[in-house]
Amino acid sequence: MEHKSIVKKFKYRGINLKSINKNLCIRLYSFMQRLRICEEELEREYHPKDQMRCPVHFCTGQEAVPASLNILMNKNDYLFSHHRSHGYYLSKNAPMKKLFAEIYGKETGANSGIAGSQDISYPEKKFFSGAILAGAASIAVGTAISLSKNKNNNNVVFTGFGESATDQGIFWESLNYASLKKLPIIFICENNNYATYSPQHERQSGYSIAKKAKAFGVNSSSVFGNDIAEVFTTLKNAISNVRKKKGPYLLEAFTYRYSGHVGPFSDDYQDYRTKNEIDFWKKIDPIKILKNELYKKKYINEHSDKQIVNKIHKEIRESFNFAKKSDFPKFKSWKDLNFSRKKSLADKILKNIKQKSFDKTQKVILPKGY
Ligand SMILES: Cc1ncc(C[n+]2csc(CCOP(=O)(O)OP(=O)(O)O)c2C)c(N)n1
Ligand SMILES: [Mg+2]
Repeated sequence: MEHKSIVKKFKYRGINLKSINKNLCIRLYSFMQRLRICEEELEREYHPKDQMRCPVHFCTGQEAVPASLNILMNKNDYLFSHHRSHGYYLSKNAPMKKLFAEIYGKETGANSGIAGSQDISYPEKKFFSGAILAGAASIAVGTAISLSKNKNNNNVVFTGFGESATDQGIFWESLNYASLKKLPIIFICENNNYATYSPQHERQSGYSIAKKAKAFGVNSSSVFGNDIAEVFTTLKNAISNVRKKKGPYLLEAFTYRYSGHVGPFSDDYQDYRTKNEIDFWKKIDPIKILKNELYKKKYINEHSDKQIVNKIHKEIRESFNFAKKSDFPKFKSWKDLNFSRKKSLADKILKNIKQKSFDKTQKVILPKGY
């Protein structure tokens, strides 16, 4: 499977909920709605109020993987995420209000307001993220090494990333080592085709990340990542094998983000993707296809659906209030946050960089609001 051919040839046969019972369907649906509405409300509130100042990579359209993980991960499993972190953060049951406060830069945030969205962590729930592409995957392998030393546990390390993490050498080094040592780790690639504005076929030869993983001896599969039933059951089987210490696994889930790469606004003015392509993916939206089936099977109706959505809106309102009412952190200088009191190397190097080294003539195109 590759992204371009999905738009050209893919005929979706419909979701099959045979292996997922009613209660589970509703839990998965509620999680996906919670994540979607959380992202949409953050996007709505961002401008023109401009009280949130940190870059945010929204994951609207990519709800199926985090929803499945939310059900399938154990308390003692680890999760390492990339910059598009909100779905993964919530999937590990880290508190929404501390996510909001973090984005507002407040001291009550998950990391006292100084990490922001793409580097957020919540160690209490064994959740970590990081902005350096494939960086989190390599740290995840280190954690899996440490778990593998204790023969008596069956905990698993999960690492979630976009297809561009596999542009990085360290990603393949990590995969190789995980395979060599049969580590308890699951690599999850949410392939949305784009690294910022560049499609995968302009960056990589041989598109199938799942196939490349097999060359390293890693079990893998690729799935239509908007079909929650497919994502959930594939991951469930894979996790059971990894817990039995059968070595690592890689899932490539084909999906799509509706939001711009970063920030609340669409970046389609950059002309890197067509309206036709966006419309195509919106027709096979992960929430829409599950919701239709849940109504058909009478697992939910308008009344119960409304109850789910209202509960989510209440939590979001409370999270906004919590974030807005909280104080900013009280440190006086960034230097107080350094572990070392010595003058940092960056300070020394930056002193020698002259402003005129930057190209002032470079054209900057920004959408309204920035
Ligand atoms: C090592 C490194 N190089 C470049 C960047 C800049 N960068 C941030 S996000 C991004 C694209 C990421 O695409 P992908 O991994 O597919 O995830 P997506 O944003 O599509 O979810 C790039 C190139 C970075 N963060 N780290
Ligand atoms: Mg991508």
